[in-house]
Order: sequence, then structure tokens, then C-alpha cells
Amino acid sequence: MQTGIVLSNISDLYKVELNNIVYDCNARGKFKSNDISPVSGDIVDIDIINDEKKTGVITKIHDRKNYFKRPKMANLSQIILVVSMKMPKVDLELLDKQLIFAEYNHVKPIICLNKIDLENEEKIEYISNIYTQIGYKVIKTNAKEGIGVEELKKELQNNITAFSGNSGVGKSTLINNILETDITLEGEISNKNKRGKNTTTQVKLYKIDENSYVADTPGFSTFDVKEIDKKELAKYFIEFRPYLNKCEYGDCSHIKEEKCAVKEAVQQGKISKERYDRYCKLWNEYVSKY
Ligand SMILES: Nc1nc2c(ncn2[C@@H]2O[C@H](COP(=O)(O)OP(=O)(O)OP(=O)(O)O)[C@@H](O)[C@H]2O)c(=O)[nH]1
Ligand SMILES: [Mg+2]
Ligand SMILES: [Zn+2]
Repeated sequence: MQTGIVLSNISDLYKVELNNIVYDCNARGKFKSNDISPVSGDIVDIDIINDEKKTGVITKIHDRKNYFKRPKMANLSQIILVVSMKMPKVDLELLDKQLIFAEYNHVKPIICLNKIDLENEEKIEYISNIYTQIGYKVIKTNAKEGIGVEELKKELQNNITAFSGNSGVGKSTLINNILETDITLEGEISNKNKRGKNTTTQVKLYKIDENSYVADTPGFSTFDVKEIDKKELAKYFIEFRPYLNKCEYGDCSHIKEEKCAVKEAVQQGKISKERYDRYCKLWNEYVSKY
């Protein structure tokens, strides 16, 4: 018996890495009957069946630090939220949703503003400042030219890191740069989309060095903020937190109430008006649910 990590899974085949060797594994039937099956990022015990052919069978899944359903992944320690400055156009609503998702799941988010070659510096700084002032790490990259990639790489040490963001923002290109290989050629799990571009369809983990892995994913974009209790939403806007217990009403929604500490902080410029507006928009989306 040996212990490795699941890199990828397609139907019944699991790629499990241990000591830098990748084994093709099946999972014992018992997992299915227990309604649990291995996913990328899982630490697993395997029995090696054939050392030459590098085949094995997964016998045990270790306890997970966390688990994500869409895409299926376990043991994530951080998420790089990739935002394209242009083509596709910058989507801060999606960024804020993903920040909520990360905070909710206690996974450290790092913001990556990519395609900085396509936007002027002023605009990039403006967006960057909104998020650095809150306390988030923001890294600016041009994945095509490899600019900013070293800074990004430093953050990946001793972590299992997923890259998330809309299709086309540059996740695979960034990972190519980090690995210094072309993952598409290496058998990235992708399909050509309607426009003939490669688009990632499955999670796959890549080893960058001992204890450091990056996951290319189709993005956590299907995440539904409504899974979070409406009353809890405000606390996932982390810069609101110092004000939340200072509102007049204990159950303040920070929308219509008169004496609201969050709204006062917005007026005083302590909370970004943009972020607050996006909070209101998200909050109002709940209305349609009930
Ligand atoms: N100009 C410019 N183009 C970039 C940059 N990063 C990526 N691109 C281009 O953007 C396109 C999409 O990049 P991908 O890396 O495939 O995007 P992705 O996020 O992996 O997309 P999906 O797999 O569909 O989710 C490619 O044509 C890249 O060459 C950048 O920093 N600047
Ligand atoms: Mg991709
Ligand atoms: Zn309030």
C-alpha cells in the first residue's frame, strides 16, 4: 500500500501520482456503494497492481480538508481568481461572487488581473486598488508574454491551487507559463468550442514541485450565491465586517435601513461604492428566489 494524490478522473480511470510517477488506477467498488468516489486533489491509498504498466487500485480516500461539487475537487488550499481586463471584458460582478465563494469555503483567494496588455494602466490600477485596499492580494499578468508569472508562481508553493474564472480569461495560458510546457499538447482535458478554440472541460492537477499542485478547471462559474443564507451575505464582503454589529437594527440588511453603519462607511468612502452596489444587486437577486 502506498499513498498518492488523484490528478484527474475520466469515467472509471483515475490518474494517481506518487513519487513523481503517475499510475492508472481504478477505484474499489465499495466507494460507489458508499456514495463517495475519488476526485482530483484527493489523497488516496493505492495498491500497485503492475509496476511496469503503472497500474493500481485505489483502496482508501483520506479525510478531505474540503470538497467542491462543481467542478469536483478536494483539498483545495487557495483559488486564483482570474479576471480578464479585456476580451472577454472585465467582469467584477463575477469576481465578487467568486470572492464570496472563496470566503464561504475558507479557501484563500488571490486575484489575478490578466491581459493587462489590452487595457490602460489607469483602469488596471483603479480595479487593483479596490481589492488591495480590502486586503486581497492582486497580481497583474500578461500570460501571453509571461509578465507577472514569477510573482504568481511564488504564491503556489506548498499549496493545491485552482485557477478559476470565465472561459477565455487565460487560465490555461497562465498554467502553461507556470509549467513551462503546453498543457494542451500534454493532453489537457479540453474540447474545441464553437469558435474552434480549446476550452478546458475537466479538472486536472499538475505538479509544479514537491507539495505544490495547480488545477486547471472549467471554472467555478456555476456557483450559485443563493446557496448562502441571505442574512449571511454581507459578512462575505470582508470589508463590511467591522461595521456589521454597529447598525441600528440587529437584522439590518444594509439596503433600506436608515441608521446603517455599512451605508455610513460607504458615504465616508471607507467602503467602495462599487462593491456596495454589487452587494445590493446580489442581495436583490434573492428576491426572485422566493
Ligand atoms: N493579449 C492577451 N491574450 C491572452 C492573455 N492570456 C491569454 N490570452 C489569450 O486568450 C485566449 C484564451 O486563453 P485560455 O488560456 O485558453 O483561456 P481559459 O481561461 O483557459 O479558457 P477556458 O479553458 O475556455 O476556460 C487565448 O487565445 C490566449 O492566447 C494575455 O495576457 N494577453
Ligand atoms: Mg482553459
Ligand atoms: Zn446595516
